[in-house]
Amino acid sequence: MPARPTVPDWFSHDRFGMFIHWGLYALPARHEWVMTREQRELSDYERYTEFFDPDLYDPVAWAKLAKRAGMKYVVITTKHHEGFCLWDSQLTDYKATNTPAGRDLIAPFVEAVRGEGLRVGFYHSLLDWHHPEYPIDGIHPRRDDPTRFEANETRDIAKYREYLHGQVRELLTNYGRVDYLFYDFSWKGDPHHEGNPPRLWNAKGNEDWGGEELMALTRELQPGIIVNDRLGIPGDLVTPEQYQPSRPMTLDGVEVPWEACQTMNGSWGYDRDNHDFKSVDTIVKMLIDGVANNGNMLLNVGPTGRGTIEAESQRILGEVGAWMDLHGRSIYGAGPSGFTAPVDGRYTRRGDRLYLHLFSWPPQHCHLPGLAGKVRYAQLLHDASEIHFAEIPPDTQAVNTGMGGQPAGTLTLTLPVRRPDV
Ligand code: JFZ
Repeated sequence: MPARPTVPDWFSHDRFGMFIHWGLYALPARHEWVMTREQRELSDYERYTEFFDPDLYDPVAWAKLAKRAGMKYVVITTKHHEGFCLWDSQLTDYKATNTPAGRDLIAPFVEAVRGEGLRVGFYHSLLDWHHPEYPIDGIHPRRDDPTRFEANETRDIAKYREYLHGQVRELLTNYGRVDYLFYDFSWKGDPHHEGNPPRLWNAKGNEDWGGEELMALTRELQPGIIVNDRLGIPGDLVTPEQYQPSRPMTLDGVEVPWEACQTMNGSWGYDRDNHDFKSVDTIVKMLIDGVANNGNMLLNVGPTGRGTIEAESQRILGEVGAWMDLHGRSIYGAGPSGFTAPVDGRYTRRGDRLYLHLFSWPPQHCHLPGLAGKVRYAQLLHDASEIHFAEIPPDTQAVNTGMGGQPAGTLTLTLPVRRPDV
């Protein structure tokens, strides 16, 4: 296999992207796994195609919202595990074209995202609960009915593999430049299931998907594309799932780009009755924490069946964007600093600029061990107002230095007592 190419610079520079989970599951509006969770009959679930009518679909509005939030790339589900395709695939009838939507929904999406100057990413499910040759794993459709699994004996994964590769070929041929491919997924076991042994929910991996071949096809059709790590073989980055690593991530002992994907309310697909949204504050902290550990964040929205993004998600993204307007300099092109931040703070660094993010506001003085002699000037980021500081030179011997007993080498900032409201 050819050596892994280095990841294009834009990815780690840009840091913040939008994830979009959209499919038939927007209609039941209770999580994108509803087909499995509720053990729905295929024929019953398929009926949603009759009612999929996103009359308010406006990908330009989605792209503008992403841009407003300070996001630099957008990754959409071309197909999720349910198997329904948002584009006009020639390899299946189970697609947006054959619903009241009546058209390919990916083409205008790509155009809109590019039009806002953002990068285009496709999420593509390896699992497919609809394809007739896809052998069923675990709990779908019904664990309590063994006859359901007899169907597997006549199913031929090789035929599904051909379909999978054919669809990827369509997606990477017909929509111009694609910057990122997020395949999903090859982990075995069920992280949602509490108890032992874990229920099997996907027993497939690299061998089933033809991972190497698919990876090669992906790169051949889109040179320079970034491919994630969920094919069951290493990709260009690692993709922790709703989990914030607290240190830079490594693969075979070497630091590797990473991107945490995060929901706003715990569901990827639109979940009408779930209003358990993360606060803007939490989301901003996750983003900062990621950058401090050299990672990206892919933050999800789940549009409704009419093609709109619910008000709460829009409000949150708008407020994150307002923060990014003033603080984006500490995020884009920034990474770990090499310094140890004070408790409840994070450093990010870009070139010779060090950014201190305080997750709680100290009473006037903020002590920064190890920074004495290293700082030429200090200011608040949002308004460029000067911050005075004092230092205890690193070679100071005296124990009582008059600065609250701080160790030698400490730099102490004098902050406004009232935390600026930004
Ligand atoms: C997968 C999907 O199943 C989910 O619906 C969503 O699209 C998400 C982005 O990706 O979710 C996973 C996959 C693997 C694990 C957890 C969630 N895992 O093994 O920890």
